[in-house]
Amino acid sequence: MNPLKLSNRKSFVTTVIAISLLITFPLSTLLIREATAQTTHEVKIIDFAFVPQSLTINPGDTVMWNNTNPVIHTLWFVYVSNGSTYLLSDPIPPDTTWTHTFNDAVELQYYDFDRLWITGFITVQAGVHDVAVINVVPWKTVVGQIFSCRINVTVANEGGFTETFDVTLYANTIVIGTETVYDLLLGTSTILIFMWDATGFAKGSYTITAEAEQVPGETDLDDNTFEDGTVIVAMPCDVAGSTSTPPAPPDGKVNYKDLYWLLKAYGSDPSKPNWDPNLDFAGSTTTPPAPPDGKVNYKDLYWMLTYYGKTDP
Ligand SMILES: [Ca+2]
Ligand SMILES: [Ca+2]
Ligand SMILES: [Ca+2]
Repeated sequence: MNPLKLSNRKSFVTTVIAISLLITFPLSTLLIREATAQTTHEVKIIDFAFVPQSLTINPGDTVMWNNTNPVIHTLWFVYVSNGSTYLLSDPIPPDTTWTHTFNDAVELQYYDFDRLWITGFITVQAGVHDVAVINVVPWKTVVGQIFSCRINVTVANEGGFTETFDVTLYANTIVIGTETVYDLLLGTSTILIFMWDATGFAKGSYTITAEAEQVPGETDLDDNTFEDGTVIVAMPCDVAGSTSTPPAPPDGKVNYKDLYWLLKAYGSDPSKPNWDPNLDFAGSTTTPPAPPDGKVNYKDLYWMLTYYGKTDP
């Protein structure tokens, strides 16, 4: 995580922009930060048996024994490997529960201490390290050379440990930015928001790819990279080459065809049926333009009028 101080700083700026956007966006539900805890499994003690009798869990999982029998049970856990004692539970009176969290990878057999014919198995499987990028969603298909495009990247922790790692976003092979995911709990996912400023990018088609860095001990690297489709970088406000649907690609002119699409989306935000993120050029009429603000309004019309009649140099 070290060699990218500059882009970390950039990603901090990105985050600040993203946060300020979220204040105005009616879309904060998109920022899903699931924080589910580790799993709790239930074993019923019923009819003098453990149900289920065998359980395979991950390190950090909790098991709750629920005593539905009319007698007290006490659980005695031994290592399968050598029969020595691992743990003795508290006495579990009728209609009560006892829970234990298993942090180490271990294979155990357990018994009712007073009735050794009642037995069960707990396998705590060795955890793996595995992070993944599971989705990349650019908001635009066309972005003007002075404007920005928001890109959502969903990352997941599919392993057995809490992970901290960097995620780098690329347009072709050019780094757009890097963000750090801190303490992503196992079995959870989170969405990172990148703001790609297309200033300085040559016109053309760019493949957007997100890559999660390898975490220590990780072997499944196939899912660390996720490639989206493409985003076209065009001259500012050249969003289309036709008024037919779907619009033809940018044609190197800003004319009535582009204005047609702007007017069609005018007044919209992401909740409206006529919303078109390609026409949300900016969030200001100042130079350099502020990132898209989730509205197509007079600010975007300002930019369209500024570039209206221009042809590609
Ligand atoms: Ca992986
Ligand atoms: Ca055009
Ligand atoms: Ca706007």
